Amino acid sequence: MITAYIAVGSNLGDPIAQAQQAIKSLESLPNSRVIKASSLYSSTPMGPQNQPDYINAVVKIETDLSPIELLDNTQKIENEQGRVRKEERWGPRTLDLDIILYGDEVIDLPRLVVPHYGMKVREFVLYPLQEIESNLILPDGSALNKLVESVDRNGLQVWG
Ligand code: PH2
Ligand code: MG
Ligand code: MG
Repeated sequence: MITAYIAVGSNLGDPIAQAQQAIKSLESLPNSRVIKASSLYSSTPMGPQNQPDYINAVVKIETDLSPIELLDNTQKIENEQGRVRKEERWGPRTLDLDIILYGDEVIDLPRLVVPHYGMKVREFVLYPLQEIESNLILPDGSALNKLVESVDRNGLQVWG
């Protein structure tokens, strides 16, 4: 089994419920199990500011799915939760599931880039990841703890 981490984001259509439902759906992924889910966090939008705040979380899974099989399954969950693919970059969405790490693999395919290209500078990925995996080293050798120190919380808060 491979350990993978999935970032969850939502800022439309009851984001708390979207995130909670997404974590439930991840628990039903084939040939996989959820090991841990972070708290839900509220975060300031990155990108266009005229959109609602986000709810973000990170989920640790173990899986026998290949990276593309995992992507197919996470996209299916996004679609089931009403994801509409629009033009606007970093625009609002009901559910975004991003595979941020898949073991130590470096993947560069047209559909899938892992580690996620933005993860090292996004507080709403780094802090929830650190909550569930404090001593992680990324495939390029960078230490999660150091990355967290280098990135401002930018209003990120545990929700609730
Ligand atoms: N996702 C985006 C764009 N902007 N901002 C926050 N705070 N959280 C997100 O998950 C997010 C975002 C597109 O994937
Ligand atoms: Mg994203
Ligand atoms: Mg995405």
